[in-house]
Order: sequence, then C-alpha cells, then structure tokens
Amino acid sequence: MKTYLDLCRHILENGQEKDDRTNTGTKSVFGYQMRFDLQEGFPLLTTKKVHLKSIIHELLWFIKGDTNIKYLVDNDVKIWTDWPYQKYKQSMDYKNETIEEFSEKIKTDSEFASKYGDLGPVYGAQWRNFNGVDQLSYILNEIKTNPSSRRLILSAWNPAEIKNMALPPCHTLIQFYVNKGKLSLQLYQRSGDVFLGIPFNIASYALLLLMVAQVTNLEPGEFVHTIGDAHIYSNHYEQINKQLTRTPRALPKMSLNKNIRHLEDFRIEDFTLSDYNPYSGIKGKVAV
Ligand code: UFP
Repeated sequence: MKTYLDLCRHILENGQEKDDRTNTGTKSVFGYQMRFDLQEGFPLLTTKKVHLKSIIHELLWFIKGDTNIKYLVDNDVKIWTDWPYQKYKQSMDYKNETIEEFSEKIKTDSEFASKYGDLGPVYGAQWRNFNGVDQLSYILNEIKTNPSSRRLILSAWNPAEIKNMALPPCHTLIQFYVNKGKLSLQLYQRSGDVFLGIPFNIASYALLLLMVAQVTNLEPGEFVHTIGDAHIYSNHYEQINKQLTRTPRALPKMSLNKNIRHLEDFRIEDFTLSDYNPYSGIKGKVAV
C-alpha cells in the first residue's frame, strides 16, 4: 500500500493548514486520486492493523437499505452509535444512560430502537430509494444488460434530504465502468480523514467492487478513489509518521463465497480474508 503512504507524504509535504468544523486543525489538499488494481490483492493497509468486520456489516446494512443502527448494534458494530446517542441525550426519555446502556436498550427493546435508532435517510436509504429510485438495482441491471454505459452512477448526495440525515454523506458518488470483462469502480469522497477514515473507506469500496463483480459475472478491475478535501488532523501527525517508517508488506487476499449470485444474499460468513500480516494497530482520536 505504497499508494496510501504516497498520499500521506503528499499531504505532509504539500498540504496547507486549514481550519475545520471540529476545531482540531488539519493539513489539507484539495483533489487527490489513488488507484488500486484488485488483481494485485485486497487493498487493506499493512502498515497498521485494520479490522474489517465493522466495514463488512456496514456494507451489508447499506445494501439492505437499512438506516437504523439496530442491525449494527446487534452485531456489535459501534461506528454509527454516537449520533443517535447524542440525539437521545437531548430527549425527554433520557435517564443518564451511558452509551453502552443505550446500545443495550437498542438491542433488547425494538420499540426503543425504532424510536431512537434511526439515522435519517443516510446511505442505505439513498442507495435503495432516492426519491423513489432503487439506484442499486438499476445499476446491477445496467451492468448486466448495457455494460458499455457511461451512466452507471449511484449518488448518496440527495440535497433535498441532507438536513434530515445524521451526517451528510462523505462518500457522495460512485460510478462503475465495464471494459474487456472487467468491472471498475470510482468513488468521489468529498472529505477524507486520512489516518482514521480513508483506510476503512478504501477497503469498503474495494469490497463492494468485488461483490458487484461476482454477481454480474465480471472480473474485478480497478478501484479508483478520488478525494475532495484530503486531510490529516493535527493530532494524527505522529501516527502517520510512524506508518511512514514501516515498509508495506504483501497485500492480503479476500475471497467471497462463490455461490452467492445476488448482492442481497451476502452474509458476514461469506467473506474470508487470508494472508493478512499487518504491523500492529495504531490508536488515534476521532475528531467530532
Ligand atoms: N470521514 C472519513 N470517512 C468516512 C466518514 C467520515 O474520512 O467514511 F464517515 C471523516 C472526514 C472528516 C469527517 O474528517 O469524518 C467528516 O467531517 P465533515 O462532514 O466536516 O467533512
């Protein structure tokens, strides 16, 4: 994953200091593109350990069109819990529960989950029902029946609905591209936290590409990752520099259960990562 380290180095060397919503301070560049050939292995960072389970569940949750954290919480995925918890804290029902107690209630009380677990029309809602359009079904059908199309676009950015979402989408738009039996995917990510977010984002969309390729009978080609505001938070410089001292190792392999023919049929047990030998994990604070 020299590609990722090149991005880190590029920002440290050329980035401009920039204020941001979280008041943490960043070094930032505008407009950056990385390319990952999926034939060369699965693009999961080796210069620090990255856990895949949450990402796989999140992707399955998007595909289901689900926007309630209950499915994630039931599977011990915590990445989206903070927003509904903050909202709950401001409600009349809040009784000083911790976030762990809040999660427990989401797990055990389905009425509570439907009242307090929803994130508004985030990714899943837009992928499956953007003002009535099931974008994912449309794209799968187009890839199969009209593969040379240049209109294989899926947008999560729905301006009319942004105000109702817990978070405006970071992954705003993806486009598929089919040529010579290979499927490629490009993501336009409007904002990328290079230390914490980007390693997950690369893995997530690489995985989506593998899944879509399998169910459309194509070989996986390239994942092209285009980032708008690519930034390193000022409290992550040390962690990034540590990674820059590490020499990337061979990429792992991701294999999917070959029997799955429909995107909606994938389950967590259908994904097997092998030959992953990363350096140790590195901790860093999330800017909120
Ligand atoms: N961020 C990512 N990847 C994600 C995600 C968030 O890098 O998948 F959901 C980061 C980018 C930015 C912050 O640092 O989270 C979102 O803040 P903003 O909306 O102000 O761009």
